[in-house]
Amino acid sequence: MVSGRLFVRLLRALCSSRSQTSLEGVPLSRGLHAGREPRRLSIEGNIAVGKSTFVKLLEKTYPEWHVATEPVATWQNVQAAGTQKACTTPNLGNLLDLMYREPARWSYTFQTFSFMTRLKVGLEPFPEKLLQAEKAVQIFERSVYSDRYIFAKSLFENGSINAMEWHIYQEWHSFLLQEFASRLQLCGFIYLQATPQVCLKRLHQRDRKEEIGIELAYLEQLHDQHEAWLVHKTTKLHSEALLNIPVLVLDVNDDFSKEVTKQEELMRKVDTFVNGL
Ligand code: UDP
Ligand code: D5M
Ligand code: MG
Repeated sequence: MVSGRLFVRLLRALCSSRSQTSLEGVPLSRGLHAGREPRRLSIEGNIAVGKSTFVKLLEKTYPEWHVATEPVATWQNVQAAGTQKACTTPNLGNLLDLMYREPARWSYTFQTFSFMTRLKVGLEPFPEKLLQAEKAVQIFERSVYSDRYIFAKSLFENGSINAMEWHIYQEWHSFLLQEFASRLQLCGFIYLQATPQVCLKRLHQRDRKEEIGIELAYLEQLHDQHEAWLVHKTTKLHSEALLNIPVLVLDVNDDFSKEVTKQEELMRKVDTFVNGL
């Protein structure tokens, strides 16, 4: 028999362990003290808005933070694994290029691979410097959430992903997010906001060959998805809790790539945001 006092203590312990559960109700655990879990944030924003540039600025300002860049190079050069002959890893091609050339054929395939590569990045063990840090912060360039609520949703709405693919995508996406919830948990989004026109100008300036055919209309569509998800909060999400993750919106219409004053202003805002999480 459990005594009354012991029962109350057990209940208290259960409640406090629940308060450390993840978004989808799965307990947090990576062998770390909960208070020392790194704060994980994702940098979101339209194509070519300046995420990679911003992430480099974060790395320079906060060398103790850990930054995970978007695995674009992996998408541009897909390698076959598990082939019969040892030492041969045939190059299967450039999936990013295939998607832009033939969206109806490759957009769903792209989602399976972008999700998988982002998942792998998100599940990697915390680097040593984060485990040692007093206030550890991990930064991701985009997330499995932008995959779905920005790209897959847009590609479905513009007909590049059909109704069957969209249904199947949402099924496995929701299921896997639930399964891995505790290890993928984010505590903030930083949304880099600029007009689609500014993004198009930067896209042309960067001159990534796969993106040459991207038109303003696509950037406008992606812009509207970002605004609906992160600003107006009107996007229907798979999980209520995702809605409650704090969002810092940074206006990056003015060039920040070389402007020190602008960079300092942005870093001050990041500092206040992250310290408040
Ligand atoms: N860029 C710029 N001014 C800015 C931010 C970025 O001119 O304030 C340029 C950057 O040098 C690059 C292009 O815009 O040539 C796209 O930037 P980035 O690759 O960082 O964008 P992302 O696609 O990662 O958001
Ligand atoms: O994004 C890198 C490039 O990859 C850009 O052309 C958008 C594309 N991208 C990224 N994720 C997705 C998904 N999930 N679907 C389709 N296209 C995607 P950049 O903004 O340049 O860093
Ligand atoms: Mg980038």
